[in-house]
Formats: sequence, C-alpha cells, structure tokens
Amino acid sequence: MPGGMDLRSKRVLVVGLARTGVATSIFCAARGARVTATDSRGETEIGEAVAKLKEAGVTLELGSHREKTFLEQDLIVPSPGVPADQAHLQAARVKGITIWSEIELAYRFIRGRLIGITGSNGKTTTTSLAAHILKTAGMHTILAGNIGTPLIGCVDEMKDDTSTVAELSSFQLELIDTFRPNIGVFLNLTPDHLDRHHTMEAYARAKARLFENQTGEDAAVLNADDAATTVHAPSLPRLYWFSRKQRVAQGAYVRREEIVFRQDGREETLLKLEDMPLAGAHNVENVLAAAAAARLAGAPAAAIAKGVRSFAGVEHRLEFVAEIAGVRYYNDSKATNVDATRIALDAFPGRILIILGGRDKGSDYTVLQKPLREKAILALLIGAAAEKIENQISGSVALERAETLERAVETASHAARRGDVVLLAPACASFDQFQNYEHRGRVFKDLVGQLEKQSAGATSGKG
Ligand code: UMA
Repeated sequence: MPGGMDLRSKRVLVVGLARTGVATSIFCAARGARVTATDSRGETEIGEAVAKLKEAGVTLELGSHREKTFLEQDLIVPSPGVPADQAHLQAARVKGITIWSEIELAYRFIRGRLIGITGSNGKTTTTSLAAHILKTAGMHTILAGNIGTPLIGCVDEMKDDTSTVAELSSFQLELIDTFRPNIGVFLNLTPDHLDRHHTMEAYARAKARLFENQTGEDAAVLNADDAATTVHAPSLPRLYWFSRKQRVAQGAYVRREEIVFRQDGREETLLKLEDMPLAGAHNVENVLAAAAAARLAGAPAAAIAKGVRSFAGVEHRLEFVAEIAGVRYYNDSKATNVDATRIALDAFPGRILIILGGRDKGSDYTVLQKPLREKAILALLIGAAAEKIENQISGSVALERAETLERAVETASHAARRGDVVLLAPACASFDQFQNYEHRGRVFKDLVGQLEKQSAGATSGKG
C-alpha cells in the first residue's frame, strides 16, 4: 500500500460540503494542509458542519464558487456530486492543477487490503455482503465508500491486517490517478448517470478505471454473463469471473443449485442456493460476486456459507417494510435508475402498485413499458420527472399523477387489494424532493408506519 503523502502547507480546495467534503476537509486540515472548502449552498443550509470546519481551521467560501480560488491551489478534491466538467474545475485543469476524487486522496493513506466494488446495480448489496462475510470469518473489516461513509474518514481505523470493502461509483472512479484495489469487482453495466457522463462510453470508461492501476499481484472479478462488462476485462491482474449460467475458468459459478468456487482447476462448494436469504436472480449474482471477493480475500468456505445465510439484506434495497391488510409494502428507494426498477419489478410475480419518479438523469423510461405491462397494475408518478415518465410509459399501465410521496402512498393504500404489492422503486434520483435516497426511503417507511398504526387502530376499534 502507498504509505501516505505529505500534505503539510499544501493548498487544498475541497468542493462540496456534504459527507465527502466535510470528511476530506477535516482529514487534510489535521495533516497540516491549508484547506479552503467551498459549496454553492450557504452557511445555514450546510448547518452544523460549519462550526466543526471553522474549528479545524478550514477557510470557507459558501454560497457560490470563485474561479480565482480554484486557480490558486496545489490540489482540488471535488465531491462526487460535483460534475467533473464544472467550469472552474476545467479552468484549473487547463492550468495543470491536480484534481483528485476523495478516494484517490484516501488511497494514498490506506493500510491493509482494499476490495473495490463497482457496477450499475447491486453494488450496495454486494459490498455489504462481502464485508459481512469477512467479519463472519473473524477478519478486521471496514465497510465504506459510496455506500454512505467516505473512505477518507476510515483511514485512521485501518491496520495492516484490515480488509476494507469499498463501494465505488463512476463519479469517484472518474477522478482517480493511482488508486488501485487489491481485489476489484465489476458487477454489471447498464445505463445510469447519463446526465453527468453524457454518453454510455464515458460512463463505462469511468467505471473501468477500477482496473487501470492494478498489477499482476491483484485480482479482477467480472460478471461473465454481462457482455457490457466482459469487454472491460483487464490484462494485468489475475482474472476471476462469476456466472449464474456457465462454468468459469476461475471464480464463482452455479452448478446444480450450488455456488462453487473454482481456482487453479480445484473446485469447492461454498453453499446451496436454497441457503440464500435474498430472493431474485440478481441477488444470485450479488452473492456470487461477494463470495468470490471474500474467498480471494482469504475467507474460508464455511465462513462464506455462514455469512450469506445470516445476511439480513440492505436498507432501501427491496426492503420489506410491512404487511397491512394483506398488502405488502417494499422500499427500494435505492432503485435510482431504470434498470434497478426493472429488476425490482422482476422480483415479484405481479399485481404491483409502483411509485415512480424524482429527478430525471436523462433516462429512457420506455424500457419499463414491458415489465410494467406484465407486472404492474398502477403506476403512481411523483417528482420532477413525472411528466417525462408519463409520456414514455403511457399505455403500458394505469397511471396516476400523485406528485408527492405522501399522496402516492395514500392513493396506493386505497387502491391496493389483499395480495398486492406496493413498491417504491422510483427509477430516478431523489434530490428534487429529498436530501438523498436514504431520506426518501425513510419518509416512505414512516408513511407506511402511519398506515400500519391507523390500520391497527381501525381493527382494535372494530373489536
Ligand atoms: N455542490 C457544490 N457545487 C456543485 C455541486 C454540488 O458545492 O457544483 C455541493 C452541494 O451543494 C452539496 C454537496 O456538493 O453540499 C453534495 O456533494 P455530494 O452529492 O457528493 O454529497 P456526499 O454526501 O458527499 O455524497 C457522496 C455521494 N454522492 C453522490 O455521488 C451524488 C454519495 O453517494 C456517497 O454515499 C457519499 O459521497 C460517501 O461516499 C450517493 C449517490 O447517489 C448515495 N451515489 C450515486 C449512486 O449510487 O448512484 C453515484
């Protein structure tokens, strides 16, 4: 691992002051850098972090960004939510100023083993599961990254025997330089974030940077069933695959309802598919990928089986919330793109009332017509993208403009019959009406909780 770098007296500009920016500013200030942090939001919107940053000696430029400040730095660290082609960043780039994502800076200080997991869907589940397996195996494990905990904030906890499992996004990988996971996992590639990357090629290029700096000592794990990712197989690292459909030369695959790990011609059975608590074909892929990564990181087969069996799933990921009067409510707020929503629809046999909408990311919702026609009975549209979605899916399912999540849940609860499923799987980002997808998921769960109370009250009233 790289062994750190000297930040003393370096002029560092941190752009964006949410989770990543705050952690990065504090990290750099603690190591003697002259840190300026800027956010287009004002002091009151940023809230309590302001006092913490001031106390750490960080200079703040809030309410807007100033180009002059960008041009006076040794290093700029934009948050993932800041577009890499933002005008001031472009100007700084032209001047030759170093621009790194937070994961690149964190990487310079990392200790122990790094497992980096990317893909369009399944990242959160696979990352959480891989970390859970390593913990089950008794290994010192850190779970971090795009999952919600900036990697840089975890560096101080790392020891030489730590395994860090990091969920990585295209926004983070886009601005790396030397970042190099010991084990890199590329799950799948379907359209997402086209508002930011503009083309599928650029999005794929950003994700494939995962493997860019890997050497022959490292391992790359790819989905053999997804042609969009197999083309990004790197040449230097040791190559491993996972597959639901075929035997792989090296890696994890399904053989007669069992997950098998194959390495150097030897095969070992890790677990039976029936032992998996997570439903759906996409989750078989997530388990295969997590099992392969964990095996490569040194977890024994028994710990993998035990870890998978005891994995409770991930919040906001096809999360069962409640059953009220025979109607089951599921929170898949993390379904922030069209493909994730398609997968969510696929996980149920039918009779789904689905809540769709939020902030559009340049997506093509016509892809949802077929699964909606087959599985859904009503689509409730919310948020800024409602009109575009309505135009692109009309005719495939009954539609209703609910505008807000509150109204959508209320309408769904009246329309649903015993045996139906009410599913929040919005296919959009949340930022038009919520702080983030977690906030949207929590609001949904609160609304369902209120319904549950009302229903319990009505039932006991009858008695
Ligand atoms: N901002 C500016 N100028 C700009 C744009 C934004 O100042 O031009 C400011 C905003 O006012 C705000 C801050 O930047 O204060 C927001 O930055 P951010 O969105 O990067 O917020 P973080 O809390 O740091 O969250 C980021 C990731 N966000 C995004 O990628 C958009 C989180 O992933 C991640 O969990 C977190 O870092 C820790 O690593 C979220 C996400 O949606 C969950 N990721 C995408 C996905 O999973 O599909 C990639």
